[in-house]
Amino acid sequence: MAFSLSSLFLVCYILKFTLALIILNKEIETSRGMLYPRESETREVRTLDGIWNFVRSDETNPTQGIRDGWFKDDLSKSMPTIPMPVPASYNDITTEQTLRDHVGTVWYDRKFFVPRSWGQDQRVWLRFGSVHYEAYVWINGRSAVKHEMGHLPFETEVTHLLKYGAENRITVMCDNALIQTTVPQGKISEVANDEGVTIIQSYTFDFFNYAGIHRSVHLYTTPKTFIEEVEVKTNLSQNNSVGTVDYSITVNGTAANEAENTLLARLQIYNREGVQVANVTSDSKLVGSLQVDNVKPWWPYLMHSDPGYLYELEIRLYAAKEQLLDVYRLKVGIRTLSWTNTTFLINGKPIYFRGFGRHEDADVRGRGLDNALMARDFNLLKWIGANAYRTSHYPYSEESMQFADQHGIMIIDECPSVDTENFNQVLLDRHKSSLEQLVHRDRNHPSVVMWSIANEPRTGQVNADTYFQFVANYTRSLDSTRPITAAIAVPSNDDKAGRHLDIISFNRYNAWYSNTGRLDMVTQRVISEATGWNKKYDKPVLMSEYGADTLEGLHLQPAFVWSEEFQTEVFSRHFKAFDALRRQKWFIGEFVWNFADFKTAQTYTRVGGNKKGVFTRARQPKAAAHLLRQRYFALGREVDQCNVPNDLFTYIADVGGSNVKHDSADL
Ligand code: GCB
Repeated sequence: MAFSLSSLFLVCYILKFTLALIILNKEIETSRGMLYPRESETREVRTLDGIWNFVRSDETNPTQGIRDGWFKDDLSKSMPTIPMPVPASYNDITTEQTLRDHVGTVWYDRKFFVPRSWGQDQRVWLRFGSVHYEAYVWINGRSAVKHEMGHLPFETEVTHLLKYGAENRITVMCDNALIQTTVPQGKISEVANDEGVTIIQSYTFDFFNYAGIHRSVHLYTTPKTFIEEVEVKTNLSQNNSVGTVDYSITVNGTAANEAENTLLARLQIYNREGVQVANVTSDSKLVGSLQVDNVKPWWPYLMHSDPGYLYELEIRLYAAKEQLLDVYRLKVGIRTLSWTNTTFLINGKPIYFRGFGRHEDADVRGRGLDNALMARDFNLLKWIGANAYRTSHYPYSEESMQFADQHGIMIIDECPSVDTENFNQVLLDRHKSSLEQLVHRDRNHPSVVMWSIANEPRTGQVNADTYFQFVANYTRSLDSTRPITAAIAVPSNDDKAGRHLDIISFNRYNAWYSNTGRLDMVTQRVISEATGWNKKYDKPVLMSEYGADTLEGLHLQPAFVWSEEFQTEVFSRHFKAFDALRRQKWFIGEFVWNFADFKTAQTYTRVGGNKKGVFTRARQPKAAAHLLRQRYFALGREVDQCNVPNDLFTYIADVGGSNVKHDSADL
């Protein structure tokens, strides 16, 4: 039988996708160490934060610095330098467009002293909280470490590279270029401009590709044989009265290699008052369990009167004959997570998320760690009554994870995969590596309650199925104690990834991107989309993004797009849908997009950036913030019986018997 032209075309078409489908689930290199640097009896920490020297490379010659050996001496001997703060994104520090939009490599260096005492009988480590996107590091002109992937820490031993009791130089080359095999993906192209040609970085994601040394740089010491890894997993008895902390410790060092059996660890748990509540001596495998009676579980904010309860786990590593080798202390929150196809529970109680999608973003410092901003953000989260946020669209600072633990804010922890498409082998390997590094870094945080393996991946594409099966199963193999999600934007009918997830999250902008301005086309659409996801996969569902761009101070009545009235109305129409959905137990949460306004690439749809913030970029509330606050506390009151603040409602009038709310007792 002869093939028709159309069936030949079909065969070729299928073949093309079958070939593209051949993505292998390869082993990837796993990260080591990376405990947050903490001082102890056996460890010293110092920071290299401050003002560094900085050079922007010529975009058309990004490898010039390597070829010319800029790392061999002070940068200023090769090129004129400018001062650059660390940590910070470099983009908005100067007034130059060429630096803001620079594509390719930049260089940093600085000098520092290392105490003479550090050269004796111990090891010294260099650790970066994050550099975006790729980093090459030299100490005194010798290569120290290379790392690819923004928003995640990396470290290396530098004992042999340092001069003790003398001056040292650290040089960093950072490359911000994103291509189709980086996480996230981007494109570099050469285009004509008025002077000839120029290089352009483009990307589909909706946030500015800030770059540089974004988080702190630390030097720290450890003993020769030291605690390299600690992993804890916690559990509670049926009635939450007894807690268990399962631990596993990995040691690095010669004492371990030469005589493994001679090592043991003594572990003690202290409560908030500093009273010891559990202790155990490990066997030589350094794996075991501690039991805490009358435990105070870790509870989310507003789910309990004492949220974010943390114990301190002290680990003392000994060699034979009671010789103390190393001491490391870790905060531990004791809690359980469990989920079914209809619910998600913490400590046996159903969770209803009241949260935000956020960004690490601020003017001038970009994505650079800023403790003042972080503290303000947590105060605002608590003021508004939120109990959760998603680290959209990349891992946030370790310092903010520690804050979330302390304040009882639940985190959906997202890896840097955004708008993922053109699924290919290199991308899969890097995507898995980003999750490995994320889980490794954050697995001990009680605040982390879910892993998000991607934001808005193109999951309608044929090969998304295999790709996300590999990514989800890999994440599960790293941590089976937390559910896995991804924020999906394709219609549920087209999606091919949801079946690999535990919880379905969906993003949708009714009355904004679809049916712009139509406030009468929100509520029913949200209800039916959420229901469609649940029907398709029979799993818990949450709405991970909804919102409207809002120009602070723009007031238009009746509500009109971009006005404060419009944002308020869009929220209210969603609340109505969420309340209808909440009656279905499988609907487990609502996340506004976004916590605060943030910078994006330049486009005619953005006025100075994305303005969907409930707070301005300067962290002041827009009108809708007050409405959201009333809802989040009302939900807290209904779902978790929390107390509500006295100033939640503004006094209006004493009209007893009517429905007018005039104080929080009316809730
Ligand atoms: C989305 C994206 C988010 C954008 C947002 C928007 O779906 O996940 O990164 O910022 O929409 O405002 O367009």
